[in-house]
Amino acid sequence: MLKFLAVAAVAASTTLAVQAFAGEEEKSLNVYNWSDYIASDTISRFTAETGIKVNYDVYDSNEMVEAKLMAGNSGYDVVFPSALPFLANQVKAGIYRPLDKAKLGNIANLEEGVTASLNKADAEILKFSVPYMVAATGAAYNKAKIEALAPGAPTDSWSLIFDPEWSGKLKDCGISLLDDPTEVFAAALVWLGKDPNSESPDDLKAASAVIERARPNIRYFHSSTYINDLANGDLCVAHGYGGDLIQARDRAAEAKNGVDLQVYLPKEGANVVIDVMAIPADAPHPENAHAFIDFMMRADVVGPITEAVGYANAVKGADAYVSEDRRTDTVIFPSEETKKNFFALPPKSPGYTRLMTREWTRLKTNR
Ligand code: SPD
Repeated sequence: MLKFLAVAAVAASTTLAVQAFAGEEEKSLNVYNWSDYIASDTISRFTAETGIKVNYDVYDSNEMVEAKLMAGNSGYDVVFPSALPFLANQVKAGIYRPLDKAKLGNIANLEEGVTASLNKADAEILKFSVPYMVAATGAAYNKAKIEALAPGAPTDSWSLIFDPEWSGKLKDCGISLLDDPTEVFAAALVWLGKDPNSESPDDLKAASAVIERARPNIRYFHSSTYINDLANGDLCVAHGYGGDLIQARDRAAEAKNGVDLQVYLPKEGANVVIDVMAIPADAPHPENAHAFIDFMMRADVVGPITEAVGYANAVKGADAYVSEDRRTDTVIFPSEETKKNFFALPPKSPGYTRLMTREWTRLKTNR
């Protein structure tokens, strides 16, 4: 009997030791975020508060994070995909870990309007993620160059890019398009007056023809280099993510280089995206990942991020940490009138997505 009790005691203590080991993650966290998407001191503040050291990598397209997560063993603990169409699609492949809401006390800080819109789009989204930033995609132009090269150009419209009458005049001073097929096809469709969520192959052909006509006037497709190129006066017009365009404008102003950049959300309509924070299913440090996501839902953390990057966040009370200039910026906080033309892009059918990807490759390689 005594021998049995001793064996049982050893077994019990071993179990406890294993549990304690499993509960104690090393003080490390691997974050994969969009470039230019946090404040300069966000990570150091998190480390100072928690002792968790962060390895921080960046990407500039949803496709990049998708490829890493689908391949498995990415090593990442927190990623920031766009909810639509990306995360909504990806959850079906089982690549995310459901969030443990008990570990996310700051979830109560989230704006109900933002969570309700995610929930309405797809009830799975909030099981696996929480909102980070809300942004519309638009364009920016160099005011002096447009006035000199294309006086009278419609500087409130996608025409600046898609109408060869205007893009032809601006070709030599440089036009860039996002390297983001979802965004580019949607912008071309909405410019044509078509539904950006159309799955009609004829509409896709029409959008493709628009991009093809503009193609000779496009200097490059890229989703982050346009920030510095615009700021330095090396590009005339860029299709870009709202906050990134604002950062370009800020950089030019800081450099006092005489480059006056105007950022706008085209009158025909703009895609509005909610980027979210999620934990990959095979994340090595899920406890630390929850701690980080909880930290990022604090007003005093995300408010300064909005100030730094020019994107609206989803946390109540964060405005107290945002300057008047930012709070009155109509690209970050658009008017109700502008919002009427906003659209979102839920997942498309696999068949349509394949067609779109094929067209995109053809257009980019100019075949
Ligand atoms: N530099 C931050 C960029 C954020 C982009 N958000 C996603 C848009 C996807 N269409």
